[in-house]
Amino acid sequence: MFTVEVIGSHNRNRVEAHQQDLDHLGELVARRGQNIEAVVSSVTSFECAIPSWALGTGGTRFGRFPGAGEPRNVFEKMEDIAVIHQLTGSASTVSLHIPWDEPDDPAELRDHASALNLGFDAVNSNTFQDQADQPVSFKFGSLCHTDADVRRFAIDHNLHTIEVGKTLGSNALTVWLADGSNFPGQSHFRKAFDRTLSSLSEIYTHLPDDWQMFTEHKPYEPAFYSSVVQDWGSSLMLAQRLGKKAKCLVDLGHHLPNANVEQIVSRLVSAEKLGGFHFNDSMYGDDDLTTGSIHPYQLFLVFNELVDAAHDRVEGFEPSYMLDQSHNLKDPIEALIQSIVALQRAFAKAQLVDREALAGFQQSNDVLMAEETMKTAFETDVSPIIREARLRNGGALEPLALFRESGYRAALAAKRTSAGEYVPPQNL
Ligand code: PSV
Ligand code: MN
Repeated sequence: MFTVEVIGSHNRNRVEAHQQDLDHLGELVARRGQNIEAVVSSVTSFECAIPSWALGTGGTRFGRFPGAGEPRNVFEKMEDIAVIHQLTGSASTVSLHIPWDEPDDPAELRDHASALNLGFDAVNSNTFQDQADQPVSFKFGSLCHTDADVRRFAIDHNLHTIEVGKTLGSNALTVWLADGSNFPGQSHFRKAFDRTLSSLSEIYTHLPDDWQMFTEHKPYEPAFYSSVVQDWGSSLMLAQRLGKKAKCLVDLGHHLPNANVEQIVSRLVSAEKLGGFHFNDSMYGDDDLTTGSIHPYQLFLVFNELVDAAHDRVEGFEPSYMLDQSHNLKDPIEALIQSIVALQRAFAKAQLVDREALAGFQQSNDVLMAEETMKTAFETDVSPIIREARLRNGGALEPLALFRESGYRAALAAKRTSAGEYVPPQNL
């Protein structure tokens, strides 16, 4: 962990230059008739949950290249997340994957996290692989399975995940619906969907009153011919049939190439069914790369829809923000810090869109000026706003620089020796 003194002394050396940059940006924004303080204060309140499965080096099905000082258990993962939160000031929650990161004693994990100033966001169930000694197999599906005993087992796993989440203080269950088929004829589309809905209905009845259930769609992988919940349309059907507490989760990597993800987000907002996000970035498929690393304009456009929905006070609009990444090459702590900053950047820029002017250009069909309005916001360097938000949250002005200068990773490598070596989840 970083002490307040270390972060304070890092900031003291930089705060004067930062203040000048902030003042300069404040003047620029004011000339456009906007108020920088409003943007700073909403970025300061922005939070995004860190996935428990992203702290160790991931891998591909061709191999894994472990990094030094990886966390060896879920308690050490909490310590790494606490560092990300300390340095960014905006990552105070964890999204836990069960059973990958299931603690023997959930109350002990909750207390450990809380001593590190961390809480829990949605818990994720896993019925996409068989665990050791499992009495039934998910080889041909889980919640959609043709065999009632397998469905029973998958439902019970989700109920167990809710129980763990209750002890942790979580308030949502994310169900990634990985079931599908590899060959035409293998599965009856309609019946497989109906069985999924009926399994989810049973899980839904066990949700505590103040909980939500997020259905996560994905077009392919692990199934390569059809997935039962392949897109946002099927996810929306589920959420609408299940009830008010069910909403859709958008993982940015779970769309076919060239899908207009921001428009999907907007449709789910209209349906009052946008539950949350798994942020990441991708070039080809579900690549799980650092958020904002490949398509920063798309990320900005997604946030533009979110800011617009908040601006219009859309009923029931309160999405959960979570990351879902796999770090094969980068230091996971550094990549997660980068990701939080990328989200804040997109959020801040989206707030700089002149919505009144945009509405006017849309009304008069001034295509060029409408697009320019978006570009003006996107091209503004909002770094001083993000730094100011970090400062107000007790974070570091330059979190990556401080992390590197501190030699933190080397210290972890010395401390976390091979006993209880890190076992990576098989990321999908
Ligand atoms: C599946 O690709 C997914 O996006 C789901 O959210 C899983 O829980 C997670 O990745 C596991 O890596
Ligand atoms: Mn996901």
